[in-house]
Amino acid sequence: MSFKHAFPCVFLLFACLKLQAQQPVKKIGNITKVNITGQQIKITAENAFAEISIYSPSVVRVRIDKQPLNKDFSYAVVASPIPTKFNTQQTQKDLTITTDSLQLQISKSPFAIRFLTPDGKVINEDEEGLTTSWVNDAVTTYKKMQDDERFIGLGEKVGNLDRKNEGYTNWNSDKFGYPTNTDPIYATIPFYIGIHHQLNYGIFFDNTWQSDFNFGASNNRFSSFGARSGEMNYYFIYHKNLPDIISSYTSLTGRMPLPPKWSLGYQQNRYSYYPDTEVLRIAQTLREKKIPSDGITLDIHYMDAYKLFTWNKDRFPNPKQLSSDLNKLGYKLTVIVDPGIKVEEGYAAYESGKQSDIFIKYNDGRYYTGQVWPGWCHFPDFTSEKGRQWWKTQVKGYIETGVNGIWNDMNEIATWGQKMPDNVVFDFEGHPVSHLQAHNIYALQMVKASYEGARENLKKRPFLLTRAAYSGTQRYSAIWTGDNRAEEDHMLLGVRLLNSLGISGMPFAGMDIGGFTGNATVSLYTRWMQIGAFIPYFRNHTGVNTKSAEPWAFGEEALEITRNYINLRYKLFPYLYSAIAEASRTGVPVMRTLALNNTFDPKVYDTRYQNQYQFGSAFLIAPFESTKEFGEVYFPDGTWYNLYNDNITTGNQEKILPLSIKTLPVFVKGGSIIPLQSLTQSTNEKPGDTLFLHLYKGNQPSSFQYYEDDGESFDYEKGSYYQRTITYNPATGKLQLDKVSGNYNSNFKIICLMLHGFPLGSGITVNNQKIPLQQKTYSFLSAISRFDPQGAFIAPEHCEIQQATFENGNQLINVDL
Ligand code: NBV
Repeated sequence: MSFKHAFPCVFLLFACLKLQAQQPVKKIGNITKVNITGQQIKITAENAFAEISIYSPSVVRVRIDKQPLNKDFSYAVVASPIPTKFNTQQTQKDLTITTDSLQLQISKSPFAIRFLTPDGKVINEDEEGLTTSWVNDAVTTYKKMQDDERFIGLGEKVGNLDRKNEGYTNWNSDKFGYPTNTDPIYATIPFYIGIHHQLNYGIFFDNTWQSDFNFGASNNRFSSFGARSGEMNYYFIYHKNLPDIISSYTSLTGRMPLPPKWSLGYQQNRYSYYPDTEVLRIAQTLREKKIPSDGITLDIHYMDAYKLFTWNKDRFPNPKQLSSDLNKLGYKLTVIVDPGIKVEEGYAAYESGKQSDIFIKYNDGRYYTGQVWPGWCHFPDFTSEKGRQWWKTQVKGYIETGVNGIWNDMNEIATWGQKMPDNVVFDFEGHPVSHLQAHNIYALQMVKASYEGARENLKKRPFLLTRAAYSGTQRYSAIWTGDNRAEEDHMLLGVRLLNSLGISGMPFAGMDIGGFTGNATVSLYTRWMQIGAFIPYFRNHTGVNTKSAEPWAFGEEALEITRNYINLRYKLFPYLYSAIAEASRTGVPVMRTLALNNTFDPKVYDTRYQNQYQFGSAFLIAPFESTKEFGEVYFPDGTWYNLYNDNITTGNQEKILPLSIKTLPVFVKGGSIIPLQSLTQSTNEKPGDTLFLHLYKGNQPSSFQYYEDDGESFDYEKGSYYQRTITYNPATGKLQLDKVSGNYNSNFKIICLMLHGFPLGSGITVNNQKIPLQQKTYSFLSAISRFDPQGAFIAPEHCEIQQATFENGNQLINVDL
């Protein structure tokens, strides 16, 4: 080779080296070392380090970083790995880990991960060539987009049930009156479920930085999840069905403790009811108008100039008296709290916060000051034990005043300008981090402090509500979907948001019924209240400049209809409370998108049907805009009874139904067992001693976990509950009420069995004793005859059912039908 040729070659080599050094996307590279200890596999690759932990036969954690991985901690995850048996096989090419539920294949050159079923079907795999990589500090994992793959979950995210072709960002944001296509809004739940080829899996990406999910938006190759910085840190969950995936996710991030029963009753709210006489007038009017209800909430005007932990002396001269008066009327009081503490010399919370040194600071050590309701404020550092302890002592004051609920607002953190600086530092449990890393978990830690403060001082179950959240918030608080609009599409979006929150570990959720911004039409309000009766947190709320939005503010007919549905909600309490207990026990939500139990039925993702949901195991709710005269309903697999007249529709069928604002389309699944009680005006009131057990004839065996306790204390944690499994087998005609577990005595002495869809019979046998059946006309709603032009209430129509009554007992009850 002559010098003539050598010179350009040297130049080319130099250029290549230079190019390599400037690689815009950094890859993991090939594996150079594998070390397996216990349930952990430590991997060294050319450009990164990984750690794979077997959490259980169905849950695998994957950590990857450019730096060696140190011991870390998570605000979301409360579970540790459980002892799990697995096999390891290693070749030159790859490493395979096999548990009882799944296989994990790790390719070595280059590093790539693939999850398979035990019999070798691919559940989820890194996209070849892309896998996990970095652009500067931002890390992303790319997964191969499987044929016809669908994606659901991700918590409070707008859009369709199936999130395919969409992208989302997690950055808790205050979005007043958000349009129905806004992202992000208030909460970060980085957990989703992928569905394809009769397989489903969950991925929880536990990274608190701003994160991004891509389910095929602007690309036809992959789904991906990543964050602006921090580690790639995800949990892969595989089960055969969605309820089990959700159970595993919530065993990682925790489950909702049982809320106080009153918080499941109807809550009346506005921004803001004041003065105290107005609050009492609202409470009294609810009682006079016989609108069952349990809670009243005070919004920011109860404070003195919006200063947290103060009361406006003119509007609320004696808050203790107010809460006691409300209690006498059967109401519990909830107050709003915001994190901003006004900077004002002599203001107690400000002075004591400064003294305890609990406010967040810039990196130069000076307090961060941001503007919000009270003016310029400092903000407690809820990521430090010291900050939380300080907050708890403040919350104590509310409890001593008779407050039972703490409503945590503006905790994104929201400040005027919505641009909190990056260089604000948070303690992060002794490992200081910038705002960018702490932002998404601020609310989680705030509600932790609020919950603990309320629980310690109340000594009973407090009610907590939050606007912002991160995975794990369900351990402390219910959530609502913030400042929605009084618009038809917002009502339906709200249903999807709640369904999505439900499958994302947050079963106790609600939306502002009637809409926060703007004024609802009479029909929209009516329909929204009907739906509200079938959502877990049922609160009517409206903004500061809107018209009155109490049930009586929309005319007599709207009042009659909404009362009818609130009545139904109160009659359904034994059913609802059992469903809440199930959610607390297993994580399976109360509001269930049809995808939960009909995961592989494409119809449930059809945008015409995506708003339908099940309320617990029995009810199918079909929400429609209040302006529609006809609606298309999809009946999934099973037999479905019209709630109002028992007409039967067989499943796997679409039907066009006439709609009326008087009734919300509700159907009951054949086989359902639904316990009801007599109507009460609040959860305080005793419902009488009869439990009405409705049984709908079906074709498949079914069961119901009945649950009861005192509804207010934590004694259930020590076994003070009444739980029994009720099973029905249509093949044998047997209904069985199992022996009771727990040591709480049921409120009900008598069971009245009500049979729907059964042929006329002469009687039934209860524990070998013959009991006669009576025929009865029954309706879940009462008639609203005054408003029917024909003089009789059109719908709901009554239905003929049969009933038999027998004693409730703790022992096994066998009923032969
Ligand atoms: O505290 C006032 C409101 C509250 O009613 C609402 O529910 C929150 O989402 N809050 C926001 C503050 C500002 C609203 C414009």
